[in-house]
Amino acid sequence: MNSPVVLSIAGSDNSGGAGIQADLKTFCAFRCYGTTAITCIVAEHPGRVKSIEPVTPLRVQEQIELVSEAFPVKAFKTGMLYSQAIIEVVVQSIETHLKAVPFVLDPVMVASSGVALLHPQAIEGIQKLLIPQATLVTPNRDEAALLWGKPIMDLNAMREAGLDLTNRYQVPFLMKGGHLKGDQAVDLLFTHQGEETFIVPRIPHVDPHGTGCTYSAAITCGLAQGLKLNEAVREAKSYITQAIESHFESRGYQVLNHFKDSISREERKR
Ligand code: PXL
Repeated sequence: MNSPVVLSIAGSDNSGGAGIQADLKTFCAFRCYGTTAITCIVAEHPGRVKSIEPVTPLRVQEQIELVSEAFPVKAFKTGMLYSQAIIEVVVQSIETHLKAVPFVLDPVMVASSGVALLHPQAIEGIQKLLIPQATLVTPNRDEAALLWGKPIMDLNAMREAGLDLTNRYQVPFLMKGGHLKGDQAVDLLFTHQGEETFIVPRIPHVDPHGTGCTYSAAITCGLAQGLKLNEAVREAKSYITQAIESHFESRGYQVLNHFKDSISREERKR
């Protein structure tokens, strides 16, 4: 196996910008071999979620089992998990098949369109069962506020929340400030070694869905390729920034461009 194998345990976004589809595109862009365990089928587009069909917990467990049977998974991520029952089988499967494998936990709770992607009662399952297993947790502003228990209105509050959460769980947190105000997009990484800041200029009026999925998938690839946590975050931040900058527009919706540097037809013919 020449490419590092990565696994995404997440929901399917048929519109291709978020969820499993965003993860697989990102895995390709990073030249990793992507595998999946689908937790839910979501019928949606960037502006609307129409319906959510959860996969039975047993099927989620089987997908993780079979991927692990055939492949040496080098890193994995979780995205939309939806229910307490799915969280519980994912935790068991990690214990059985993915122990000590780097794990990026994107605590997906609400779609950009405002629809809940996690049962409110299941937040506790994420906090108690899953976060303690993670190599990195990557909440956005709203997810961080729910985990922390207080609203986050500015960078100072984000820093305070990041310190508290990292202390509480003894696990690194990447606090993403993309949804804060200001002309810079600032993310703060908290580890037991301290704090590191990642800053890029904000790209005004562009907010495609799937940025969180794509960012965490890119970090997962960096870890699978043996990068240190802060290096993986730095490279992933650069990738997500380019995917936002070079976004596409379709009927008023913005979508990420996961392949800004993909090869042209001329190159393919050589
Ligand atoms: O961006 C969060 C997200 C994650 N996973 C799935 C989604 C979405 C947003 O729509 O559909 C499957």
